[in-house]
Amino acid sequence: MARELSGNVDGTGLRVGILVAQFNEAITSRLLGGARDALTRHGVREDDITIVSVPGALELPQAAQRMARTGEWDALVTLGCVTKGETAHFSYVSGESARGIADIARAFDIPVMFGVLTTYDTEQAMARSGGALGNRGFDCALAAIKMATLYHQIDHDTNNVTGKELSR
Ligand code: INI
Repeated sequence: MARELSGNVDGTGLRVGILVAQFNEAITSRLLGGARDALTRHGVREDDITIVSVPGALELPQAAQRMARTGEWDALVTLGCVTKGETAHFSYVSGESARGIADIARAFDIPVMFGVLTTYDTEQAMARSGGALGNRGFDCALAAIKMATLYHQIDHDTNNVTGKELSR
């Protein structure tokens, strides 16, 4: 019979780092609230959550790299909001932040989730940060639990892993 591994949503014992950009703080604070909510609802202890604040989305990759390097966290969640302005700056910030975070995720053994909104205006960002279209911070943090438990299953070939076992 084929084995199917897909992780789970039991974050018990997981240590999670959240990196949040201060730029567009009105939006990123809502993403942060959603991420914390997702983690604690799924068993992650408040004491096992570390929140690191950086100036903007462009700083997220390097800060994530330094955190991943320590081995202190089972998963990292990056949160930011880039909205289209009048110049090309928007595309550099969003592109480099996405590419940088993907690079870090591949370079380290833990999930590094991309929770940076890239929208054309603030209205779209509001809708995706606890508005009509959900909260991308919540989704991203939940996906972090799924990925951390999945990686443990891949490494240890069991379907019953929880974050508690993972952190040992
Ligand atoms: N940072 C963001 O997080 N969102 C943006 O929309 C944004 N724009 O458009 O300028 C932004 N710029 C700042 C950037 O992330 C760096 O903090 C800055 O360039 C210093 O390195």
